[in-house]
Amino acid sequence: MKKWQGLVFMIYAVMLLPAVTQANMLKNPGFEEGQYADDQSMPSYWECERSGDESWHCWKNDGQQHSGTKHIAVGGMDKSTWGYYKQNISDIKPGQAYIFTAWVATEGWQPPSSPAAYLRVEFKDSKGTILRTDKLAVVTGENTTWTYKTLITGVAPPGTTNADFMCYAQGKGTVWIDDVSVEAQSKGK
Ligand SMILES: [Ca+2]
Repeated sequence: MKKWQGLVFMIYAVMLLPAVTQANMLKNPGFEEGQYADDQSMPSYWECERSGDESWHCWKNDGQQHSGTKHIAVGGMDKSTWGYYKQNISDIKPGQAYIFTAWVATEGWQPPSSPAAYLRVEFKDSKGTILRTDKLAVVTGENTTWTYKTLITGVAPPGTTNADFMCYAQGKGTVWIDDVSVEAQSKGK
């Protein structure tokens, strides 16, 4: 390669860089923000739902995080109970695919039928009707170390205006999650 060609290539690469670096659309993706009092506190911008009183959710400050000082844990007291954290993103566009990633680990995890822990996306219209659900099973092992998982959704269906991005688990034990991210997939990738 001639010198000037190398220079042109470098300038071109620098110009392209911002275009391929997508922003994380989730707020508080590492679960560090919020008024932390105990495991039942809620991290800012996230919602949690669970089945029955026996199941539980946790926002953890126990030194087991992937990064920072906190992470979330979902799961239940027995194999029929479930819980999830979710965050709604309001500027989801029809025809656009999204990349949903998370770091995931387990502690004493016993799913009812493998696997029952998911990254899940519910594409919704302006009335809140679920138009399609995409999901990726993330862990089955009883005690797994932090692992990086990636869900690439299909393109959002016509009529989509928003979507819930969910960290879901049904089973006995705990699935830990930290450092989640949602990005619009670059066209042509
Ligand atoms: Ca964290």
